[in-house]
Amino acid sequence: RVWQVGKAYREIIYETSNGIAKITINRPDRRNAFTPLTVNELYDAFTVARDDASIGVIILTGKNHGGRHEDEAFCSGGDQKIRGNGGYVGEDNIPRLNVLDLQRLIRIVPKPVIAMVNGYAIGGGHVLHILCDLSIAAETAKFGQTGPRVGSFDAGYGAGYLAAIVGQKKAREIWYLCRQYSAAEALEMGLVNKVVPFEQLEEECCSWADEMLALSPTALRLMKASFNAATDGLAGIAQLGGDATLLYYTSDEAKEGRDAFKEKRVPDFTQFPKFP
Ligand code: 2NE
Repeated sequence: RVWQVGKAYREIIYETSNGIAKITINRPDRRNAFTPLTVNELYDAFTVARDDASIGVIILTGKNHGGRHEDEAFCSGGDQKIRGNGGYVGEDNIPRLNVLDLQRLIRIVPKPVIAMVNGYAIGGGHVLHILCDLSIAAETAKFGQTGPRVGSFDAGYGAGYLAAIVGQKKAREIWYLCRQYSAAEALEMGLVNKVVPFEQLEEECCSWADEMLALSPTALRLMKASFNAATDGLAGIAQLGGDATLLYYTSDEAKEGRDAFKEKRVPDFTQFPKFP
């Protein structure tokens, strides 16, 4: 697969190829732990992919170190070496938990997001893969939360949505014991969609992406919003409602309201059918 390098960043890589955007966290020396800058760049890259009408699927992954497959990482969560009081401290010296904004963006970006889990998905990195629509993992990948060991926790998607995926008992086990789970165990508990040999990971993810790219983007968008509506409360309903508004705006009926306002006349909605 040939990738075109897109917008330049410092701690991530943005590439595209035939309708796919691949976003790679590029801090392999720290197992792809994220800083406020990493998160800001990820947020920007997801926005670039969202706004690019030629992009239909987004892949999120971590940069490989190039050593043993077992040592590679998808993301090891927040960079503990720059954790200050009240959050992670970047170049501006402001402590941030901006990964929570990124979680929300991954959730609402109206295109399927695939987590290409090339290795450790730990802590806040594990939550990022949870939030992706689909997860495909290398056989050597490992999964787990560490919050209660390192003095942190994720009470939002990392708890409630994890429980929606694997069930309450398993989710509590994952958080209360801080164990690591193999890719095979992750598959068994429904945490990932497929496990493949490390060398085949990107090919497999691109193949799944290509299958989705052949389908109706609007139907996929509305399915994503529908799944979110069932789990995300009023925010999820608002997303589905926003998509309904988008479709309504393209109708002659909605345009009649807009045009009547601009033309300073009373709108004529009698011409439109009232479907059963
Ligand atoms: C990921 C894991 C299990 C890998 O273990 P191993 O043995 O393969 O590698 P090692 O030697 O631990 O790590 C390699 C280098 O990467 C650094 C390490 O410190 C080490 O560098 P040196 O010290 O030798 O120079 N590194 C790895 N993870 C890092 C991290 N997260 N921050 C800074 N440096 C890191 C193992 O490394 C591990 O358990 N890492 C920590 C995972 C963790 O606890 N993450 C934070 C969870 S809390 C969170 O992410 C969070 C949240 O809960 C709520 C909101 C926002 C964030």
